[in-house]
Amino acid sequence: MRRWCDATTLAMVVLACGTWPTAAMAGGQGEDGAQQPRVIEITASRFEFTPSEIEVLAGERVRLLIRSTDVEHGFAIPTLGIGETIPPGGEPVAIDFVAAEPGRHRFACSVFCGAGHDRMNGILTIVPAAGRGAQPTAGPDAVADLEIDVLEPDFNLIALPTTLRLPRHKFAFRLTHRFSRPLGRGGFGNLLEDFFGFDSFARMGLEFRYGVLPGTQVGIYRGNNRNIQIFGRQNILWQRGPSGIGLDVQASIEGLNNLREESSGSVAAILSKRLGEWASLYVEPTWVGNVSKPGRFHTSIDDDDDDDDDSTFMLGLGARLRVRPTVYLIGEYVPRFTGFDDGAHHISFAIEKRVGGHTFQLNFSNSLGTTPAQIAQGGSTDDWFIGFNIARKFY
Ligand SMILES: [Cu+2]
Repeated sequence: MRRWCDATTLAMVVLACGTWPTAAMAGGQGEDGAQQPRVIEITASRFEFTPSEIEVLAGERVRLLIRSTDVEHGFAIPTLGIGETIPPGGEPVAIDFVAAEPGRHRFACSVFCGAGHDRMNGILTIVPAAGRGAQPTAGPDAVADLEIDVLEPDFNLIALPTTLRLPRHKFAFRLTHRFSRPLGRGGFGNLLEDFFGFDSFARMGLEFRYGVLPGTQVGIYRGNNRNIQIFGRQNILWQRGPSGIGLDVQASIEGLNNLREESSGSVAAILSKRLGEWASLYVEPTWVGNVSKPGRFHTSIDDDDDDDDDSTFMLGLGARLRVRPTVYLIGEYVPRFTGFDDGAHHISFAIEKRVGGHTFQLNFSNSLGTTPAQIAQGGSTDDWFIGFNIARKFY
């Protein structure tokens, strides 16, 4: 009878999932009546887990038996708080847990094991017990939002926003620095003495953003020129969907003297497109009001310039190229079509290193601008500035 039960359970699960992996399973009742864990054997070898797709039922006790066929690996399911090291030599490591949270849980190798380490991952799906056989659809949800997206690892390119979603009730932090010393001034010896401008006064900004709802984030960004920007962003199309196209809308308001002075509003559509495994492109039509406020930011604006060209339409163009698994080259160009047209159009280049979900970026720009109103004020026609961004996610 027990044998029959097990066979039926197995058959039902196989029918239900269709893609049941070659895993050894032992379910059912033990001698003492307690449920025995479902045992799933997984091998780790450079650079894959076999099987890489696992499905269990919510409420089930699960034992993963993981062994390495070559070097040391790691096995981590961040969303379940699981992380173990898998030693070389084939000795299995047992990980026991109760499958509590229905959904798709990404697992990945957590010990660097070579060039393909970044793609050594898989999915553990916990199917709600009531909806056995109902495949949870892939899409933007709490679980997917927690995963690192290697093509869109951050909420910004250099100054322009991206379409990366912030998980609900999580927050992220960003620090921007733009050194005010023009790189071309006074010859190279002079520049070296000033350590590429790092000695100079820096325009700094601190940003916090928070996920209010899935796909909805709000944030505040304050510069040390006492400019405060408050923004909200709503995701409409998920870039990691089948089309590879992302769409967000962002509205923001910013003002000097901690928002006490006349403020400037902006509305932007952020359109993004993934290209294979190596690039993400951006087109961002943006309207910014009340741009020519003197002292807001740009050196080229005279104090008596506060009159016309206040309403500006610009097109943010950007690209992030993944040149190494965790290294990116980024470019931004923001031509303005109507309104404020002093100076050159904003141009920036950057090289960025990703460590997990965190990024460090060294950038070069013809402006010190990091907010919509600052970008709308354009850049210098002959000076370049160095700067950096640091972004940190708290999830
Ligand atoms: Cu690895």
